[in-house]
Amino acid sequence: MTSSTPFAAATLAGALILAPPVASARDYDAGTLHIGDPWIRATPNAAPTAAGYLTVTNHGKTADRLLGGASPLARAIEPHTMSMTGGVMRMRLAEGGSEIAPGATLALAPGGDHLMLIGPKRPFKPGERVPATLRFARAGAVKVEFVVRTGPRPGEMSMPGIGAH
Ligand SMILES: [Cu+2]
Repeated sequence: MTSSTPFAAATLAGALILAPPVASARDYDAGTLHIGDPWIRATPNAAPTAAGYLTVTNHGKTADRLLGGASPLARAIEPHTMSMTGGVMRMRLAEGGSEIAPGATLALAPGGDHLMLIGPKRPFKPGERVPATLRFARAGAVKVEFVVRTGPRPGEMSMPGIGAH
């Protein structure tokens, strides 16, 4: 072929990389667990926490638990659960982690259970990726990348001093 081929290939590769208008997260497999679409809600300046969401499907025969995780961009990652107390949704630490029963999918989504990134080192901007290591009771440590999005914001859900998630 002529010398124009490498140029054409490079142009095509560039177009493919630049094409997606919205940052999408990838999925991950860890043993019998399938982790889908990890994302974090974009945070304003000086936000003390950020909420992370994903799904975990357990294709195995034994229950596992999502215990939390770590990220170089936050002080800690905790599993949080939501509950209704006196007509107000509140979140608290999921003691012992969030269970993923055999054959079940744990769905962490806005308005419900979530991962809480405590003490973000800086604001998370839409489109950027936040590396993290999730920790499971059985599957162990699993490296993922959360994609930062604006996402839907649920109604009034609060924890004193922390704000909406
Ligand atoms: Cu929380």
